[in-house]
Amino acid sequence: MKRRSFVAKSGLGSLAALLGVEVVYGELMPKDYTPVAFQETDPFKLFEKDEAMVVLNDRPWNMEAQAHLLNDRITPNKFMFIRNNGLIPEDIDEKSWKLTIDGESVVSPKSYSLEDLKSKFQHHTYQLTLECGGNGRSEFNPPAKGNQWTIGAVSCAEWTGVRLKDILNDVGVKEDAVYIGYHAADVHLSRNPNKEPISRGAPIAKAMQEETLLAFAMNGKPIPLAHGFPLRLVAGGWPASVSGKWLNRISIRNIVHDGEKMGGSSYRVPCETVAPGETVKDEDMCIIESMPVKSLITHPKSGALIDEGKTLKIRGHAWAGELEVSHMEYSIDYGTSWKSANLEKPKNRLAWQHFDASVSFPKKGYYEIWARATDSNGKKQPMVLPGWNPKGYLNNACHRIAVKII
Ligand SMILES: Nc1nc2c(c(=O)[nH]1)N[C@H]1C(S)=C(S)[C@@H](COP(=O)(O)O)O[C@H]1N2
Ligand SMILES: [Mo]
Repeated sequence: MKRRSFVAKSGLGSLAALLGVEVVYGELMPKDYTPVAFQETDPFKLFEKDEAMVVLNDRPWNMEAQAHLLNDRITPNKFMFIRNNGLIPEDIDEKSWKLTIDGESVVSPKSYSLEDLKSKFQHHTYQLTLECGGNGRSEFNPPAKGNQWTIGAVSCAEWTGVRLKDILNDVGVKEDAVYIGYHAADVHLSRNPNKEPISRGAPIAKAMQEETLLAFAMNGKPIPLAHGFPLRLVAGGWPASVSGKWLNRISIRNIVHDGEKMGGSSYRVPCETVAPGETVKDEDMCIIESMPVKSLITHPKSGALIDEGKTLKIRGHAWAGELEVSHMEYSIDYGTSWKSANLEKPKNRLAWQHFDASVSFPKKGYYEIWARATDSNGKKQPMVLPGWNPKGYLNNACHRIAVKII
């Protein structure tokens, strides 16, 4: 982000969104003045992230959590990963922001102001799991290009907004509609205004789900700028790339949306398993839909030292895309035997589920705790890396932490 132009061109609304409070006397600020708060180049301060978050890239900004940072039931902003494909929009004005619905399969195109969306449609709040399709990529071999996410590109915040289906029904959807595609205000890395960093979408059935939101709030506050202020699509359980940030247009398509990062090896995997490194024909690649079953031990932090004779309380979350997690287990003997953990129901569909267990160890020494979730179709997480694919998506191998009993 270019600090100077950012401030010069930003509306007061986006300054306020970054600061989290109103900029009192903002209108009186000299035109080319850079407020002290924005002379800040420290990304942790700039995005209000915890300093234990890990920056993977600064152009575009990409930042992930560590497992123990994700211990909260509802992920707060400070621990939420950031995945940007382009540059954060610099001139957001909430008052003039418009969402346009168009496309081959719209009855007639229509635009809404944020005020229209907020005042004319019912509000809904859901806790929704958003996991980047590339979470876990760093383990793939041969290595896959892209951000080397370890385990921290997942969050489960509480999102408030209106149902996408209410808006789609308000504009009218033609019978031949098959997909929706989003368009957003972020800027391509080349700064070429004719190029979009990303423009993905979802089949009509996913768009019409009750939990698919056009959100204007996260955890009870306006969405932080890095996460899509002032409006974002939130489609829990699917690769988070479906959840378009800084949303200004949705096209109702009569074909599978063909926007940026819908084709080639982007968010697509071989329809059938292939050998690592194998070349896959374009027609043998399938778009990722529901994310696979997965879990994370968020307490204790890996490396914990435990006194001999004490039981250790472990905690974490598990999720399974469109499905529910039906069973949670842990192993302290490298997957040879498994014990059940307590597993809670999700707060709502598409929210992660919490688990805990009291673990005891036979004697002093080094141990690993492995966690394994099973989805409502009976599918279990693999113990090691699952099927290789060119871009390193969908690594749902068991999470493992190390502990020493002393
Ligand atoms: N407009 C826009 N929306 C976007 C992206 C983006 O670069 N631009 N990145 C997508 C990807 S790949 C992911 S994983 C999620 C990340 O959401 P977060 O940064 O709020 O955690 O946003 C998605 N929505
Ligand atoms: Mo992503």
